[in-house]
Amino acid sequence: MKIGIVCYPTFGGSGVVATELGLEMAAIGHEVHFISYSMPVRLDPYASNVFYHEVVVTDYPLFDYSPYELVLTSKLVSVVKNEGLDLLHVHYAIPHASAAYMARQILKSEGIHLPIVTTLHGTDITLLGKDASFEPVITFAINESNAVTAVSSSLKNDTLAHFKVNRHIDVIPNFINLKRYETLVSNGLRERYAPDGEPVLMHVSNFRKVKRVEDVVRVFSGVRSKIKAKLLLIGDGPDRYNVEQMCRQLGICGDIHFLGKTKNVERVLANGDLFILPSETESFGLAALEAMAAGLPVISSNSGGLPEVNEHGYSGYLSDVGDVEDMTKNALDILATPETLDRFKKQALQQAEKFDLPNILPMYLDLYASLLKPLV
Ligand code: GMT
Repeated sequence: MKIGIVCYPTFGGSGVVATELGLEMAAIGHEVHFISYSMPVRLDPYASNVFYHEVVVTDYPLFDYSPYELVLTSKLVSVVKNEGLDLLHVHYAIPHASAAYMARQILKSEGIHLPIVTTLHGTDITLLGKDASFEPVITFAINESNAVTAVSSSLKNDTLAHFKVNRHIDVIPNFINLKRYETLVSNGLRERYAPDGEPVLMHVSNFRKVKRVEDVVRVFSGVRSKIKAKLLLIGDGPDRYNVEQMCRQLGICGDIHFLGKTKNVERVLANGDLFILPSETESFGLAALEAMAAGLPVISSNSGGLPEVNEHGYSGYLSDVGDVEDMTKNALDILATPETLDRFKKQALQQAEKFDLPNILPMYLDLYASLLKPLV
């Protein structure tokens, strides 16, 4: 198959899932063409069967706002025609699904058939979708796609609840490639930041409000008041300043380290004991799954798709959004003895196995195949 993938190139989960999926498709022999406005952060452009096409928007003084969606549409038409793509898989509804629809119409006028798969990732539905200025476009683009997938049942239900969607949505959860985690070796972070063998708590996000990183610090502060521990914060974003200020106010800066953004999150996670994800909303929570794959139990909120990923009392614990007290108690329960921690670590890994690549990739392959059946 020749597959086109349209995604955001940033550290966000949708771009990560799109990139990992494309790389895995390429690894099993499909030709994969990534189309984005810059190189996706996790993309290896030199991998076999992988191609990258950049969408370059030129600024004209006439425009106050450059029409990115139109440039993307033209690029899609050009790549589909010149590379002979069989289908287009777009990640994130705005503006990718609507640009793909427009490209499909242009190609149709030239006698070219192009099936479109749209994958909904969360914020396109739970945040942007509730904005009246996007709603009609999202509804239309979802209804017009040839196939639509959502990364959790929770996201599928949210989509059906908020939009006048009259079509089937497949649930295909996020995945991880556990093989990559098996060969992990320590990169020395644990020894550097927890030299006395203290448990290492971790959080990975883009530090947006929705992630409630301040709750991570509150939970850590509660844990720290009972036992020695360290907190490693990975990622960066708008809330970092508030979080730093909070560490200072609580007087625990010495035990908290900000590591910034990383492309190789599994190498960092390999140094941790417990992961905290107290998000306001999370359609899936890929960060939690990556943590479990590295053997870290997860203390999370119970919002959105998180209960589908983190099994309460098994791979970690779920609490109501903002219930810092309960999260602290759960964290201390897991860290109570080396035996309990060890059991939860094993269970977290077992839970992650449900989302291992060999279990999820066939779902996408079957979906693609169903769209490429000859039209009768
Ligand atoms: O969570 C983010 O800030 C990034 C966001 C995105 O749109 O890239 O992630 C969403 O998609 C991920 C991959 O499917 C999911 O694992 C995240 O849960 C989801 N984020 C939210 O729902 C807030």
